[in-house]
Order: sequence, then structure tokens, then C-alpha cells
Amino acid sequence: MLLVLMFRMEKISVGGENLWVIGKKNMAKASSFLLVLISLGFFLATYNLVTSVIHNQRRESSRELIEERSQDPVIQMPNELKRSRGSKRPFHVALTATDAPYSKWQCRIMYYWYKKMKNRKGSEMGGFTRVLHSGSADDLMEEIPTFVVDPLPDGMDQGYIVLNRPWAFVQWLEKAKIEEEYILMAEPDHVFVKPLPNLSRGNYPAAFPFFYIKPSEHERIIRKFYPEENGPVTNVDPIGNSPVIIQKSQLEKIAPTWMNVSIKMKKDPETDKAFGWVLEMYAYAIASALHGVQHILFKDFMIQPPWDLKLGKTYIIHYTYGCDYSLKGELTYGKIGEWRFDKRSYLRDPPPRNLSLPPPGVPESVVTLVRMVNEATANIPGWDSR
Ligand SMILES: *[C@@H]1O[C@H](CO)[C@@H](O)[C@H](O)[C@H]1NC(C)=O
Ligand SMILES: *[C@@H]1O[C@H](CO)[C@@H](O)[C@H](O)[C@H]1NC(C)=O
Ligand SMILES: CC(=O)N[C@H]1CO[C@H](CO)[C@@H](O)[C@@H]1O
Repeated sequence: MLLVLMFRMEKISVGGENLWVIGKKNMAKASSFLLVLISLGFFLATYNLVTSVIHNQRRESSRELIEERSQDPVIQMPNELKRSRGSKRPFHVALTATDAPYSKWQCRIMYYWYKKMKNRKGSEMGGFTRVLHSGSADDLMEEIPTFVVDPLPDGMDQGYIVLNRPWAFVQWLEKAKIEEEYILMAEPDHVFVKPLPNLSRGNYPAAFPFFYIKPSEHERIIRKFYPEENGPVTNVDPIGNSPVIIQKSQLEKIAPTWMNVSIKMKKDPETDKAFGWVLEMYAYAIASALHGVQHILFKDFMIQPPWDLKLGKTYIIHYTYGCDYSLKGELTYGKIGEWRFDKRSYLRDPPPRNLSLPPPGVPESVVTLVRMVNEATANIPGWDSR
């Protein structure tokens, strides 16, 4: 048993404190490790420690690792993780949107691919809601299941429209009847390339780690909203609210805090300046940490062309970046390409049907994206009429 533990424990924490680090490289130190182990051996049997081991290792661990661990006779899974295996755990797909044409065409493509993937094998996708935060119905109500909520009162968003997101979720969770126990927070520019299972485990929601969200590099600012008594800054995950699969009961607690934190951050000039357009992502990361919720970080949750070249094992293509290429298939990022697909080219009108495919040499991720956009627009009735 000790051997198994020595190989496996990189970082062990009790009550949030990292006590020691034992990795494969540190086998030489095994004897001191043994001493520590013996003195704490009694704890090893306890449920708490096992929980926190899994908790701390989850940062490096992929789903596979967690699953492998669960078959390990030595390290037992907490009951809540065990329970999460076996039966289906459907999640509701929710995306926040406005009634602007730019938001609408993306939602239509998103919903098209949701419908195609929902009933395939491996999917745990449940119902779908476009949470429309423009305050009134629009002309997509018949096409896409929609729940209308209010925008923030005038002036409150200070021109930063995404502050409406947390407020939209607060209202939706309060007022709508949601059958599923889990929620996927998605965005209009997400395209499902595969049926999506419920990637969360027990009390750990699943999230995508963004390389540009770096809480530990902004410790001073984070501390304004996440005071020291709450724990280390590393408790704040490098994520935004989307994509995240989370228990509804957890999101019900987090959403109001997320809203408050985003507004407080926006009102603080230093924070506003430091975080800019990703402020509301930090606000979600901080709000969830304030509630003691940490996420399993799934790199394979989504890819972001043109930076990610291959589909690999991903579930979602996020087309937030423009894809610009020369006719030789070279990326010309930042410079308008001879061939391009950029959602911002279609601010006022939807993209036409049958966009031209990229030239040879352009990566799989971009080709697939354009093909999927084309398939959706070819099959959505009345594509050009809204
Ligand atoms: C949000 O802020 C308001 C006003 O400051 C306060 O009344 C409310 O309790 C806060 N809610 C949460 C969940 O932090
Ligand atoms: C799409 O456009 C290509 C040329 O770019 C054309 O060959 C093809 O027939 C078009 N397909 C449809 C369905 O309009
Ligand atoms: C209960 C359960 O674990 N359901 C699914 C959750 O997602 C995995 C894939 O990540 C599926 O294999 C499970 O069936």
C-alpha cells in the first residue's frame, strides 16, 4: 500500500495546506516520506484525506486518470464520485444571448449542432435554453427554446455588455423550471463536434482552462475580492464561466456572487484596467472559489482555431478568433487574409450559405469549422431571412 501511495502522491493537502510533495522523482527521499507517512498514517485511512488527495491531483489529472484511480483498490473514491458512475446524468445546455443579428445567427448554428449531437451515443445533453437577456422576445422564439430575462438596469453594465451574463443566469435559475440536475454554460460561438457527456465528477464541475486567465499573476488584485482567509490564490481556477458543466445547486449559489463580484470589479478602475474584456471570466473564477467550488480542468473540452490545429479528442469548437490565411494556407493572424473566416465579419447580417472552404494547407480545425457552419446554414430553414 505504501508503495502505491509513494508513486501516486504528488501533493497532499489537509485542510487546504500543502504538507509535502512526493513525486516519482523523489523516490530517494522515500525514507523521510515513510516517517511522515507513519506519523500521519492514521489519517490515511480517513475519508477526508482521500478526498483531498483526489481534490489536489485533479489539476494534473485528466478524466482517464480519475477513472483509473477509481478502479484502484487502495485509493478509494469518495462515495459521491462512485455514485456519479453508471446512470446518465443529463445536463441542461444554456447559453446567454442578445437579440442582435450577430448573436442570433451564432445561436442558430449552435442549436443546430446541439440537436444533431443530443441523441447520439455518449451524449448526456439534456434540454436547451437560450437565455435571452434583451428583456423581450425576438423572432427566434419558435426556432430555439428561449427564456427571456431582463438586462441589467441602464448604466449598470458601464458599456460592458457581458456583465449581463451573470445577471441572466441569476434570473433564469430563479424563475425557470429546469429538469436536469446539471447545467452546461455555453456560448453562441460554440459548435458541438461530438456528443458531450457529463464531464463533471461528484462535486467537481468541469471547466476549460484558458491560458490567458492567470489568477496567480494578479495576486494583489485577486485579493481585493478573494481575501486571504479564504485560502491561497491558487484556489481560483484559470477559467471563465463557459464552458462549464456544473451542478445546478452549485450554480445557484455561485451565480449571485458572480454577479456581485463582476460589478464590484467593473467599478474598481485598477481591476477594470487589468482584466479588461476578461473581467467577467475572472469574476466567475473568484465567485466559485469563494463558495469553495473547484473545477476539473479539461483541456479537451474545446479547441480554439486557428491556434488549435486538430480536433483531437475535443467536444466543442469555439470560434472566437478570426481565421486568416494566405492562399498558400499560411496563417496571417492580425492581417486580413486572402481567405478568412471571422465571426466579426458578420456583425449585422448572418454569413451567407456555402462559405468557400479554406485553401489547401489550412488546419483541420478551421476546415471542420467552416464545413460545420456550411452544413448548419444549408439546413436551417429561412437562414437568410432573419
Ligand atoms: C450582492 O450585493 C448586494 C448589494 O451590495 C447585497 O445586498 C447582496 O447580499 C449580495 N449578494 C451576494 C450573493 O453576494
Ligand atoms: C457551394 O459553392 C461551391 C463553390 O464555392 C459550388 O461548387 C457548390 O456547388 C456550392 N454548393 C451549393 C450547395 O450551393
Ligand atoms: C454517470 C456517468 O458517469 N455518466 C457519464 C459521465 O460522462 C462519462 C464520460 O465522461 C460517461 O462515460 C458516463 O457514462
